[in-house]
Amino acid sequence: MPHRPITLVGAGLVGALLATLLARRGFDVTVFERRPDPRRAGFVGGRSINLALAERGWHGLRVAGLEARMAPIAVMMRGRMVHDLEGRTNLQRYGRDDSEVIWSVSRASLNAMMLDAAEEAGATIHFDRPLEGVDWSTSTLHLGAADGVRREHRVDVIIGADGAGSALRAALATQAPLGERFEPLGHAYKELEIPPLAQLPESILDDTLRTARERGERFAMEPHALHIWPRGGYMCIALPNAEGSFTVTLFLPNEGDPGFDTVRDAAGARALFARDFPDLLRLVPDLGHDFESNPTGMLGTLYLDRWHLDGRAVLLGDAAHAIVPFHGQGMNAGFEDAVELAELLGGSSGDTAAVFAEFQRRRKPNADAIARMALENYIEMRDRVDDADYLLMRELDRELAARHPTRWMPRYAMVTFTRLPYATALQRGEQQAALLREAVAGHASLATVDREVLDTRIAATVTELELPA
Ligand code: FAD
Ligand code: E1W
Repeated sequence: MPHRPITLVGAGLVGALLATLLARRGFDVTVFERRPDPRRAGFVGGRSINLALAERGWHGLRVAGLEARMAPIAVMMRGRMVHDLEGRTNLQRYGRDDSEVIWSVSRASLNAMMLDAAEEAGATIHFDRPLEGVDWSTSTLHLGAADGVRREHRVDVIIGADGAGSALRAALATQAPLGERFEPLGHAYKELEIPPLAQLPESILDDTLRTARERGERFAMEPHALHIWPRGGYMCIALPNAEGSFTVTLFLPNEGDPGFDTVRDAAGARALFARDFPDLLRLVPDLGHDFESNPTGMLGTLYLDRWHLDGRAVLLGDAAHAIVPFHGQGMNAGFEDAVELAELLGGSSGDTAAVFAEFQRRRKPNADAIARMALENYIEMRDRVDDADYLLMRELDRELAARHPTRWMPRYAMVTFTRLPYATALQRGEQQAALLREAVAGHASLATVDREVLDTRIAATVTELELPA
């Protein structure tokens, strides 16, 4: 039996990957995307926004045959470079060696490459076509357009990859209760830019930067790291872009001091940076302009009890489970969704109600797990990085991973460097954390911790890791 035609809403990262995977499996795929074609309208000259790509994300690209296209433009990040108030830095490696790293990729390049791939695979993408509503009685999509003319499109199966503000989700909610809950974080973000070293104004260069520039270096800071300026209730991070710039993200509470309600304009932003991020102030020459012209992004976690309407429609990616960005896993998780859904659809005889139910059954526990770990990582990064017990636990965590490589893996590594289900990473991580807490309790250093007792406990209670091939 030929596959049923599939309509996708949203040609973002997840929608474009799913379109590629389904078209390659022989589905007739049509995609409607609200925005203009970014390959034509051009992000050139616009802001460069980047993302951390980890193993789960690479796997999605690999399945779609896109790994080799992306690899040359991805920048390796070996660890987090922590910047203290005095401007001192400390590189904390993410993994054991350069096989355990993450990668900074440009959202625009990734999106453009995936749109090319989807079209090459045979998918048809219509840009400037926002979904405005669905007439479920006739299975008709109502689409807007830049020319103001509304269009209708008859559908069979419809898939929503239209992001956190999903219009398809709103349309589903008119037919069945989805159990939708959005939990705002109470913090928001603003993106800023550190230009390539060659473009920094002469006046801000110190001796180190001037020498680096004379040597022809492209980056104003170490390129192979994710930079973090943790400051308690708020922080900045920066990820490198291949052309030599960094995209900085300031995370602040919505309200408070500092908060987006008190830091409101260029002067406020400069005062905040002069006090709390003085080394960054120098490197962001357009701070005032960036702060005032870039939008403030909201953060929170979206939970749904139900991702699908029988066999007619299903949601994936941020449309089904938007999370806070502090583990750098939103896109990675969405790519896992796309791979899973494409496999289920490709292997089915057309009973989409069964496929969608199975998709939700497999993915929802994992989406819930990464949502929780992303929130926990925020608290950990803000509050715990300089806590003595925490540092002892981290040290012992690494030691145990080295001594028991088949049983013990730090949670960050399970999430970032493997494709173990997120729910498994959460559950094993909790078990490990309990053992660590118990082991370091009352100890000022690891020297006094009884390794023999600990090793016996681990052998008796922690099962062997079963890593996906
Ligand atoms: P989106 O990327 O939002 O794409 C949705 C698409 O649907 C868009 O193209 C949009 O135009 C289109 N659309 C919307 N409405 C309609 C409509 N009505 N009709 C038609 N089309 C529509 N993830 C990581 O893995 N690593 C990171 O380092 C990382 N960093 C992040 C940093 C920040 C500050 C934030 C906010 C998020 C970060 N994420 C990261 C998460 C990541 O951005 C998302 O998880 C990912 O973009 C989700 O992809 P998506 O395709 O589901 O949704
Ligand atoms: C990663 C936006 C973003 C993306 C990320 C990460 C963080 C903090 C943020 C988590 C992390 C890669 N992280 N934790 N410690 N260092 N990095 O690993 O993607 Cl805010």
